[in-house]
Amino acid sequence: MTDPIATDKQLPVTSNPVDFRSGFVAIIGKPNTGKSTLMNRLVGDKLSITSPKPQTTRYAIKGILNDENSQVIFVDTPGYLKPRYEMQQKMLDNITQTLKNVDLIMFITEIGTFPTEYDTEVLDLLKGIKTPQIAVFNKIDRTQGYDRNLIHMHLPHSIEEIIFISALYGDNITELVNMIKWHIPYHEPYYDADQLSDLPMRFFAQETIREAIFHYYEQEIPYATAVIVERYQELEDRSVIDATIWIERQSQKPIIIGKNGDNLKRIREYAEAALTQFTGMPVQIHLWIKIKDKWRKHSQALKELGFH
Ligand SMILES: Nc1nc2c(ncn2[C@@H]2O[C@H](COP(=O)(O)OP(=O)(O)OP(=O)(O)O)[C@@H](O)[C@H]2O)c(=O)[nH]1
Ligand SMILES: [Mg+2]
Repeated sequence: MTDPIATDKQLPVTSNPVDFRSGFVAIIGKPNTGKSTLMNRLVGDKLSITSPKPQTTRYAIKGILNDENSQVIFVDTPGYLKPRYEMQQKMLDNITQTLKNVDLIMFITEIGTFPTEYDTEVLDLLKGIKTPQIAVFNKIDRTQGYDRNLIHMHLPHSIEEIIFISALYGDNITELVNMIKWHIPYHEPYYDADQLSDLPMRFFAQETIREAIFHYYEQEIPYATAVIVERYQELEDRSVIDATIWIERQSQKPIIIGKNGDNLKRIREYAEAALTQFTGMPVQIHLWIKIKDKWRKHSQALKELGFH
């Protein structure tokens, strides 16, 4: 295992198509380590929602980084946890499936707390997988120093390289990109060079509303809600979005709505501002609330939400 803080091995610039590299890179780790923050940083746009609360990401979300000699397709995954209810089981199945189908696995953890029990669980899973793996220690902006021997001791042999970064502040990101590129195969690009993601705008709208909910509510509410975009209209001067927020119980309704509708208004305004910035066009959102009893445990409801 090599242990560079940074690598300056850049791929040569080439116009020969046979020298072009392209591949899929999974970002995996326990909840809240900064996986989505890192993917957004790597692709230079806000594709995956982030929050200080664990288990924010629910789907495998792709983000594409294009340059003159490579195309890297990152796959952000939900934080790895032992499943407690059906939605989490589906999230885990999704992660395991992703790991088998990529060219490189990027294990990401927090430098300040490594190794936690959850880190060990993820690393145990990785030991049994043949895909090349690198370890990324995030949030270096938060620690004074770290014990490299301790880190090496806890990493399995399946990890080929390690790097220390700050996804939030951008430290060592160029070096990480160089490292990643050496690990992906020679291959023609999988997507058009101007494509940033494979997901439609309604998905980003849904996720942005969910981010607002993670931002404004505490405890169970963010986990007990799901968002469905019923209609996304692109008009000449603005986009209009109709969305439903699913909750699990009648008692959650007054909390979501708030006094005089204040809470719901805050969610709407947060999502409208973020989507206006993302699309470069005014966005107007209408929100509805629907009670779907225990939707997190029901296969049919999960299917409607895109978990298969
Ligand atoms: N200080 C510091 N905070 C960071 C860094 N990277 C991410 N964070 C913060 O860590 C929290 C979690 O970030 P996310 O990107 O949502 O983490 P995640 O791993 O995608 O989380 P899940 O989707 O829940 O698994 C957020 O509050 C981020 O702002 C970093 O380099 N330094
Ligand atoms: Mg995430």
